[in-house]
Amino acid sequence: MPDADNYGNPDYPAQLAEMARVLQLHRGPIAIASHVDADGDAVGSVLGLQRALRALGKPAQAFLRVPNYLAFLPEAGEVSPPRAQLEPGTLLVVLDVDSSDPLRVEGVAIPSGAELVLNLDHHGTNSRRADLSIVEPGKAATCQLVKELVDSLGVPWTADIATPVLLGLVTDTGSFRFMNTNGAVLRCAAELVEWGASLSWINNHLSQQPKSHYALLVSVLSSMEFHFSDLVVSAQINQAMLDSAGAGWEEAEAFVNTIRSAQGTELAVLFKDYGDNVKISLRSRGRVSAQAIAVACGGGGHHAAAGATLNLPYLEARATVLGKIEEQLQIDGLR
Ligand SMILES: [Mn+2]
Repeated sequence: MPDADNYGNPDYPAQLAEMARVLQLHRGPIAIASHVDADGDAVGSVLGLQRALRALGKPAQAFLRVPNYLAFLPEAGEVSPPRAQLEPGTLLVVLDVDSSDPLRVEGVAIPSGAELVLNLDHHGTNSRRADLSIVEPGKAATCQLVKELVDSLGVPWTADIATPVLLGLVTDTGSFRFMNTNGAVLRCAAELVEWGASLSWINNHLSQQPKSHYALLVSVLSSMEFHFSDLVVSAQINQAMLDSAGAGWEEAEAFVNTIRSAQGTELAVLFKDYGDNVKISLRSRGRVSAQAIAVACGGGGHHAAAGATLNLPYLEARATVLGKIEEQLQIDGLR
């Protein structure tokens, strides 16, 4: 039986049709934006929707900062850098992030002054304050929602549209290895491959690492620590480590996936020490809620993958986070 991954929201198909109708009817400019520290799902969903809307003849423009490791995806000039003000009469589509969060949205300033705001997201913590919000925590990636929106728009699929959408599925499912990889995700990916998206092309590009990655890997592995009877693994990245490796902050995020492989651990936490604040990335194997820990630290995310920013120096932030982790391990019956 197919996965009913939109369970809990029987209105999803109607909402999707309504969003497609609003996009079809809009005559003015369309701006598309996503979140800070854009990842594969952010870039893929923005680019996929922009290409689909342009195929319909719509003046859609993506405002996005693309990280170096995804720079292979957009064509030259296809994506514009973040902008402070929108043209009058603009319809704004915000993907993969809460459209009302001025600290998390990047590309346009929030509030944006847009005529209409559409928000498509798979983070359950979304406050649903857009003119039209579709939030489906059961979807593995916002790209899965974009795929279904493009279907609703009736745009003929091409490899150009399918490729960024497939990339978002790949990155948000850890190459179809995480718990969120259900039958619906695989069927969605299968359709995108049939329309010409190449999984091997995507994986070949995503797997290439700059030299600086390996230098940083050495120091990140040296910072690894185990806590709470080895149920939790952590690592740290700070500016000095980046400087000596010749790496930038955008290379930091990937390392949470390096340490999460530690056998016997239930939770991995990467501390990114920016000096006056600390960002944490949390990954769970499923028995402990990464989302609950992130929310307790002022952030958000999913059960298996979440994050937060603590406006504290490193040692205080670390003590706070480890305290919240210990509480959650108790709540989830692991301690
Ligand atoms: Mn996502």
